[in-house]
Formats: sequence, C-alpha cells, structure tokens
Amino acid sequence: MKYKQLAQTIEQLEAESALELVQQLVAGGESPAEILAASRAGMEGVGKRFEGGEYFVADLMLSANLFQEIMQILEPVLSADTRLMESKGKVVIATVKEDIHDIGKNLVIAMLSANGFEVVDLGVNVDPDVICQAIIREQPHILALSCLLTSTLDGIEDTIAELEKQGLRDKVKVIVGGAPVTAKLAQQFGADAYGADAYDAVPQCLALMEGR
Ligand code: B12
Repeated sequence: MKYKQLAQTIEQLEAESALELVQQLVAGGESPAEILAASRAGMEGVGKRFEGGEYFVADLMLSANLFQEIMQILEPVLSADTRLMESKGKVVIATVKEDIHDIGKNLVIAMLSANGFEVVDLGVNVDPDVICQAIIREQPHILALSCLLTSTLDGIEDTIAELEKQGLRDKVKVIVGGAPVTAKLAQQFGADAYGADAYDAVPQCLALMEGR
C-alpha cells in the first residue's frame, strides 16, 4: 500500500511527500530494493505522462531531481548485492568535446539510473581519447554520447573513429542523442542507436543490452 502510494506521489511530482515517505519506509526497516522498485514505477509513470503529452521537459527535470534525492537516501542502505542484482547494464556517458551542455545528459543519467542501469558520468567537453580510456577502465556495455551544438556533431564522429582506431569499437555499443542529432545522423556516424529524449534512452539501451 505504502509502495503504491510512493509510486503515485512520484508520478504526481509531489516531491516533499515522496521524500517523506521514503524516509519513513527506510526508518521502518522496509526493503530498500522494494522502495527503489516503487520509485522506478513512479518514474515510469512520469515517463508515460511525458510520452502522452501531459508532462513537459520541466516535469521530467523535476522528476529527475526527485529521483536523485531519493537515491541519496537509499544509496547508504542499498547493499552491494542488491545493486549488482538490479543492474541492467553499465553505461559510460559524456557530452562530446567542445560542448558544455549537460542538462539533457543529466536527465538521461537520471532516467537510466531510475531504470536499473549503472551509469558512469564523464562530464562535458570530453575528448575522444579520454572516452576511450574510460571504456578500457570501466568496461561498460554502452557508451552514451550527448551533443547539443551542430558545430560539435563531429565530436560524435571523432569519438567513434577513435574507438575504432584504438580497437574498442566492438567492445561497446554506442547510443547518441541531443537536439541536433537525428536517427539518420546517428546511423551515418556509425552509432548503434539513437534516443530522441531521456525517456527513449531507456528502451533503446535495454534493446542494446538484448543485442537487438
Ligand atoms: C541551457 C543552454 C545553454 C547553457 C548550458 C547549461 C548546461 N549546464 O547545460 C549555456 C548557457 C552554458 C549554453 C551555452 C551555449 N549555447 Co546553449 N543552449 C541552452 C538551451 C537554452 C537549453 C538546452 C537544454 O538544456 N535543454 C533542455 C534539455 C532537457 O534538452 P536537451 O539538452 O535537448 O536534451 C534532451 C534530448 O536532446 C535528449 N538527449 C540529450 N543528450 C542525449 C544523449 C543521449 C545518449 C540520448 C539518448 C538522449 C539525449 O534527451 C534530453 C532529455 O529529454 C538551448 C536551446 C534549446 N532549445 O535547446 C541552447 C542551445 C543548445 N545553445 C546554443 C548555443 C549556440 C550555445 C553557445 C554557442 C552560445 C554562445 N554563443 O556562447 C554556447 C556553447 C557553449 C558550449 N561550448 O557548449 C544553440 C545551439 C545552436 C546549434 N544548432 O548549434 C541553442 C539551440 C540555442 C539557440 N537556439 O541558438 N547553452
């Protein structure tokens, strides 16, 4: 009952009530994994409302902030085992070189985290070589690249070329997104997937994990 209530308060973006409820559930010794599952269900509801045109980007941002705050409460009580079991896959994400826009990227991180992906954020203006080093170090399943400027679109191409040069291209699936990016461009650049928005990033990454 309380879990359903939690999912509903998140879906309705009632941040204060949701956080209070999470605190109560944690203090009451409820399972962190169940609380996380309910929070994810709430985020799924937000995503559906966004897809249905009821919610806008601003609502998505609110939900992302709320989810991050919930994760801050849950992180200390979530056991490493739970996190491992829950993990849908590992994603390294970056905004391409010479591009410092990160609001969209951070939303993608929130949505992927909310849906069980482990995400390593490399930040903004990230050089292809730094991305390659992270691929070697982190061994993720997926590399997600964000690009907001038409003038930095070549950052996607250069990163994929660098992956190829360093013999890493077949080690990682690449998903790209951001305002000037289209499905056609993604294909042209040699990416494996394109996500239209933060919500779309989730099914796209799940599909990449399933090898579709
Ligand atoms: C906020 C903003 C800034 C802020 C960035 C702050 C920050 N921390 O990010 C600041 C002020 C720093 C900035 C600077 C500049 N900006 Co600016 N900026 C914007 C603005 C207003 C909003 C961008 C935003 O955050 N949108 C909200 C988020 C949620 O949307 P989003 O980023 O598109 O992300 C969504 C999707 O694209 C997708 N997505 C994004 N990344 C990824 C990645 C993956 C893997 C997937 C699947 C999906 C995905 O999911 C997200 C959520 O749904 C846009 C205008 C606009 N309409 O977009 C201009 C805009 C992007 N900026 C622009 C410009 C020109 C600049 C500057 C060059 C301005 C200047 N002359 O200095 C500089 C460039 C600095 C640099 N080197 O990067 C232009 C770009 C034009 C173009 N076609 O290239 C825009 C379009 C404004 C305009 N109409 O002219 N900017």
